Amino acid sequence: MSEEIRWVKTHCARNDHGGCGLLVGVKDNQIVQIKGDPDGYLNHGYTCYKGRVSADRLTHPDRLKYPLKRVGKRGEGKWQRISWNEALQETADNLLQIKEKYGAKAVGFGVGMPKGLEHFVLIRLANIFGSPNVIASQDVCHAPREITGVHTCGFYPVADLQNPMSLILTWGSNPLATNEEGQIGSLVLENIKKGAKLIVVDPRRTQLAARADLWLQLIPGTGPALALGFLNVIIEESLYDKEFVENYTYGFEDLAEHIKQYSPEKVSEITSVPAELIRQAARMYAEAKPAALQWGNAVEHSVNVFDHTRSLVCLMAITGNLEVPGGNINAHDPKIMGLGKFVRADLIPTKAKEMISTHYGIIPRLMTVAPAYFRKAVLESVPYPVRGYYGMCTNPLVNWADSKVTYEAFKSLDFIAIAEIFMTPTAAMADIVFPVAHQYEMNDIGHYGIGHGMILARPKIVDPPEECWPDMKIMNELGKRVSSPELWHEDYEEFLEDLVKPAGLTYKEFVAKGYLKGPDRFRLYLEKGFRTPTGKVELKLSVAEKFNLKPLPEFKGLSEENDSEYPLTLMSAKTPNYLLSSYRWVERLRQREPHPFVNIHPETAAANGINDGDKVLIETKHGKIVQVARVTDNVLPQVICAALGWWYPEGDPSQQYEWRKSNYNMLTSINKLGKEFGTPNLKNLPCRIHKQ
Ligand SMILES: Nc1nc2c(c(=O)[nH]1)N[C@H]1C(S)=C(S)[C@@H](COP(=O)(O)OP(=O)(O)OC[C@H]3O[C@@H](n4cnc5c(=O)[nH]c(N)nc54)[C@H](O)[C@@H]3O)O[C@H]1N2
Ligand SMILES: Nc1nc2c(c(=O)[nH]1)N[C@H]1C(S)=C(S)[C@@H](COP(=O)(O)OP(=O)(O)OC[C@H]3O[C@@H](n4cnc5c(=O)[nH]c(N)nc54)[C@H](O)[C@@H]3O)O[C@H]1N2
Ligand code: SF4
Ligand SMILES: [Mo]
Repeated sequence: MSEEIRWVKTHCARNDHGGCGLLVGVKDNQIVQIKGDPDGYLNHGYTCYKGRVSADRLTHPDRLKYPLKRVGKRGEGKWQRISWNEALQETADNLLQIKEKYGAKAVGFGVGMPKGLEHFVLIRLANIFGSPNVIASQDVCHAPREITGVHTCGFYPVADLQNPMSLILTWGSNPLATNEEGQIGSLVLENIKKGAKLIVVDPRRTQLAARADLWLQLIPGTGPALALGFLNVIIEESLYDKEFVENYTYGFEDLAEHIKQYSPEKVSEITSVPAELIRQAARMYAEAKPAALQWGNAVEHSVNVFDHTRSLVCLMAITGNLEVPGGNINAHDPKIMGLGKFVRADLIPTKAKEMISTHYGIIPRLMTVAPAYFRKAVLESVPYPVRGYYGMCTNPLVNWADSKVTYEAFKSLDFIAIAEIFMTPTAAMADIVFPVAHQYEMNDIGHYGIGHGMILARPKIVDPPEECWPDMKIMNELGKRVSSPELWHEDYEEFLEDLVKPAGLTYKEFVAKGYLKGPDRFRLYLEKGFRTPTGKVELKLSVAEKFNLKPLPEFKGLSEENDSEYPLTLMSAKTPNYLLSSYRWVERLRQREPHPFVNIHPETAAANGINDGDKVLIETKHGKIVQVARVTDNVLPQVICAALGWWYPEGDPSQQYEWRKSNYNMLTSINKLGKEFGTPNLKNLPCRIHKQ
């Protein structure tokens, strides 16, 4: 007899940064409905479409269901089914062989956007194996904000959406579509309904921009100049928090002198935002108490990222918005196992010296290797040879800038293992592919280690397909074969227990609670100062000379020169319907967004003879791709906004699913990188378009 629907509480995951509390309806080991949990701490009942159909990911007929070994040429799409024992042993043998020949650092351990606790088990695996090289997208995702925050004010300042504020300033952030790090868009809207004013800094008229009190439509990539313009207005007009600046900042006089050159008029020429609007927005931000600056991923997508993030932390500081409720806070973790202990950082004390990226003089505290430097190591053996790669939760061929270089690097590696749910263009280049269990099919913990002061329970709800294993289990078993078994657990679920034990909880008890949040602690600086070398917010960096960093933020121009052959400016943004390159194979998502759409202004479309729905060739100096025109005045006439993350799961497996055809990163390059984080330019690329 079939059972009644049983409702289980969990948190949404692996669709974006996750976090909405969900009620999942289960019947006969099948998920039959998903809805928002009204008690959800971050969402208060809200869900998006992607969350509601997220169980479709589990039941797709082409999902990977058993381990595979490559039998044809790399990328040719010929596979043999093998057993778990064979897959693990073959991987272990290859990794150990590389270790013996070139040293442990010749193996890169690759992760993508942090999705769950496996992210940290992978770092642990690298540490225990002895490799300092964890390859992550941190160059373009969060590390710049986190690490610049730590250098400037001693912590990563996140917008506090849980307490009332007078104003929200979103800067290159689109929470209604992306729910960045659990900053659920619905909370932004709730705050607006309660009276918070809204300023949006975005080159596109997003849903949020359309509701904003002020919308600053800048040219992509000119954000660093705009931030300096805000500092100029606030300091020149004496709108800063004098008491805070006097007592708790270092280098204000130097900053004040330095920013004189960034008048609103000059900044207006660079950004194309009217000078009066810059003045109005800067005044409004400075005068609102408190104001939360919700900065997004776009601040990280150019070689000028360090200056950009530095200016924004300076803005939060001089307006007195750091560490105040409803401002930008230091989110304290609950009592759980610390990151260093979890990943066994103690086993690799020389990591900072030995990482590939150290060779390039990157900023201290960045503990992952930028993909640009990893590929140089693979292709040129600089600073030493790297020959193996274990990757999970990532699809580098599509997601790393400069896809052609990625292809060459993956082609040249001696050994690649990839753990995936679905065959992707990157997995297609692997020697061994591991099929994984997914959200709802395993016990997991969300939001650990991302600096928002909470962890979220994601209990197992249904069984995975018989031969699909959670990533954590794969690495726990692989770990036993490539290192001392006593460094690993009998059962991988003990990782979950380890994490919550300091809170006096078992994993089961944690699940019953749903989430754990750290204590709210505001204005700790009143007693303790800031955790920087001077004990103050370092508007001017006191350690700049020692670490070869710029003491004050500046704007020296866009990294790509204007080029009359490429008269338009290319940008991108994340779509609400997909997570980066993931899930084009989920039918109900694909119906919503069947093609990669490039947004083109009506004037520009007309000038190029392009109609809505036409196929358009987009070209930069680095490559060309095809997308479908969406004619809209959401963007400026000189700007086009193309879709990210495209490949075609329905495409030819022997051609790696047409990964070149519409993939945005065929248009980007790693020729120029920001020195501090190894960040390439993902936006503001000169481009041209033609009807195809
Ligand atoms: N040009 C350009 N490039 C960008 C960006 C941009 O804005 N512009 N954004 C950048 C950013 S912010 C990031 S974070 C990176 C992200 O880069 P990635 O993390 O590589 O991105 P995803 O597309 O999420 O790739 C994840 C892969 O993980 C798989 N996956 C999903 N769940 C699981 C799981 O539980 N286990 C395993 N083993 N696999 C799973 C999916 O099927 C998918 O193929 O891309 C960056 N690249
Ligand atoms: N639905 C969905 N959700 C996601 C993701 C996804 O792919 N899809 N990805 C996840 C990941 S990995 C991340 S890191 C976060 C990112 O989350 P967000 O930071 O919110 O995402 P983005 O779309 O990269 O950029 C935000 C906004 O910046 C604007 N923008 C583009 N260029 C510029 C610029 O030069 N200056 C300014 N000021 N704005 C600019 C874009 O138009 C966009 O509206 O989202 C996560 N959530
Ligand atoms: S906004 Fe994100 S976390 Fe919330 S339901 Fe949608 S995909 Fe899930
Ligand atoms: Mo990201």
